[in-house]
Amino acid sequence: MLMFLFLLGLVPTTLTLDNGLALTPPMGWMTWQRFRRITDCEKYPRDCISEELIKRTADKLVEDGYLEAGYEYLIIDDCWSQKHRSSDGRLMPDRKRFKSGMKALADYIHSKGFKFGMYQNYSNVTCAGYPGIMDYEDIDIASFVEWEIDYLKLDACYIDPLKLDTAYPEFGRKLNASGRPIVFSCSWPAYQESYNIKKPNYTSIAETCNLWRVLGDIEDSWAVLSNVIDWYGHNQDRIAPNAGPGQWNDPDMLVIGNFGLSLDQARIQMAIWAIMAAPLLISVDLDDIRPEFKEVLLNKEVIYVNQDVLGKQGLRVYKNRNSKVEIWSRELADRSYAVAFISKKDYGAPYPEHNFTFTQMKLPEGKYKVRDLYLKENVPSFGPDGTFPVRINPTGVKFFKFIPKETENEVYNK
Ligand SMILES: *[C@@H]1O[C@H](CO)[C@@H](O)[C@H](O)[C@H]1NC(C)=O
Ligand SMILES: *[C@@H]1O[C@H](CO)[C@@H](O)[C@H](O)[C@H]1NC(C)=O
Ligand SMILES: *[C@@H]1O[C@H](CO)[C@@H](O)[C@H](O)[C@H]1NC(C)=O
Ligand SMILES: *[C@@H]1O[C@H](CO)[C@@H](O)[C@H](O)[C@H]1NC(C)=O
Ligand SMILES: CC(=O)N[C@H]1CO[C@H](CO)[C@@H](O)[C@@H]1O
Repeated sequence: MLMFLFLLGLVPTTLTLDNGLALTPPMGWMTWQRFRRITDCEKYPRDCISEELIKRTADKLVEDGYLEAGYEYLIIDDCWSQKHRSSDGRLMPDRKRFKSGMKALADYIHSKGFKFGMYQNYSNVTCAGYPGIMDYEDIDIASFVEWEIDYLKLDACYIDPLKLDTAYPEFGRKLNASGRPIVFSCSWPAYQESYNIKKPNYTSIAETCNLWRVLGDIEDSWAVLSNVIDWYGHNQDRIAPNAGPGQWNDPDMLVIGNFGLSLDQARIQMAIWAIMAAPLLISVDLDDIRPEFKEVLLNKEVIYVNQDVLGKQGLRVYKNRNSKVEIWSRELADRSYAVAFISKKDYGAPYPEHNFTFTQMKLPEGKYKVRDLYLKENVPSFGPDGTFPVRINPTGVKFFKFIPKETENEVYNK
């Protein structure tokens, strides 16, 4: 497939981080959004950040088909270490909560077929007050290599955001020099964008990181999710071109399956994250998740859009201020288009259908086979006047794949 992309001239020619990793957006599970800084295992034995939580999650990811669907990174966020370094300056996992040690946990994770991710903060403390990486970069990278981690989320609480422009590239060089291929997740632009400190230098960021957080933490609510989507739409001309194989904008975790989103809103997050070529990092208690939310996370046709090898981040192509309907579209390697119609109206009933034109959908005129990615069936598509009818629930989504008829045989009858 890469050869095919080269022929089409679609592989980005700019200088970018070349560690051979994250050629499609990373998929996995991460502790933070659901489990935060819970460390009291006596009071909250099932929720505390501990090897038990990671192991039961690994087991469940396998049993329920998440690993098979592509969720392969298992990532521990903040609060895994002791509050102090050892006498020789090393980070130590909390001795009660990770009593078998990190290498043993890594072995367990790897033995189940996962890749192992960890968190650190670019400062002298982490956001939650654990020892940070600053001045200990070499020692900590040595520990990470010894523990055989495959992914590192490096945060940047409590450091001057301007310093990040030199700090991250320097750390990236050290990580590279370690010789272990490690996906490098940066929070660098998030601190510059969120506080309006400067427009981040995304060229430099893409040379250093496999993915980068562009905004502050997501929260488990429609209001926050809706703001993230707005921000992406508003800043897409500046942000979207930086994405491609090995380099992704990261709007933060999927909050699907927790407390704040309706089923329709969960489908919006999954569809828009697919269009935005965003990392798919679940953060939920897999023993509690309701089946309908699990089905959203495991929707293979939507995941297929997210993981498309062309790696081209999609765009908001239509926005109607009155109806609050938006159309988001992503071009895929097989020359089809994934198109999400979302309604941000948060009251009332579904509108009567809207009939959208090719221009509104920013779709090349032509004949298409249309597949509904949530209903998982082909739909009778265009009306007699050549428009495409869509009816959307309030804060809901319809997600389609438009497959050009002339490529259909070539692509699908192989
Ligand atoms: C971190 O650095 C700041 C100053 O840069 C200092 O005030 C603080 O005490 C340090 N914290 C730790 C845990 O070393
Ligand atoms: C280090 O960087 C070089 C040059 O970009 C790259 O070829 C190599 O794969 C990198 N190694 C690791 C371990 O990231
Ligand atoms: C951004 O980074 C690139 C690559 O490191 C560099 O060549 C360029 O000068 C930087 N741009 C600005 C405005 O600093
Ligand atoms: C949309 O088109 C259909 C025919 O395909 C028509 O019956 C319907 O009235 C149109 N709806 C609107 C809102 O124009
Ligand atoms: C912007 C960012 O990366 N914030 C991180 C800061 O620290 C917490 C943990 O303390 C992370 O989970 C956040 O994602």
